[in-house]
Amino acid sequence: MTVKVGIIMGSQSDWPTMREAAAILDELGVGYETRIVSAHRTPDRLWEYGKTAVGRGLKVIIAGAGGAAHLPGMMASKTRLPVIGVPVQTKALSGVDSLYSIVQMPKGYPVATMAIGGAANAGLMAAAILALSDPDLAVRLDGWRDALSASIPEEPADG
Ligand code: RP5
Repeated sequence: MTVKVGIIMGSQSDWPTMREAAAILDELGVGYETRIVSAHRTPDRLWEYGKTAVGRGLKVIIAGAGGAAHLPGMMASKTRLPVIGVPVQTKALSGVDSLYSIVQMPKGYPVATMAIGGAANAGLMAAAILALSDPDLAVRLDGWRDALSASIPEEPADG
């Protein structure tokens, strides 16, 4: 399967959150790769990843990080690909630190910021972007959404 989405994260400890993005892309049949790329611990890896992303055929990057979460913003500064940011929940500040670090980008370098821990929605957002130019994926995404709607009961149940 052609790799179209890069799922990157600042640490191994982000994977339990970020794997939800991968799971959605698996369900929708979208090719992706996963990498640990830290803005602070591996800045050269970040630079290289951003510099080569377009040329390698990636279309969207999902970037998750926690705390001083500079990875999504730095990646957005290095590539014109759409970057979807996932604030990872933290112990000290519950992920509000991650959210604020990711969402407050200066004009010119946007990051499409999800909710704290919102990796599944990041996968869906990446799929929606790709579906604009992939009719087969669009059909699969519509089907996924229909199935979700159909799973919601009309009335609440006791217990
Ligand atoms: C960030 O620091 C990572 O994105 C992670 O969310 C957080 C903690 O990393 P570890 O100390 O668990 O490696 O860079």
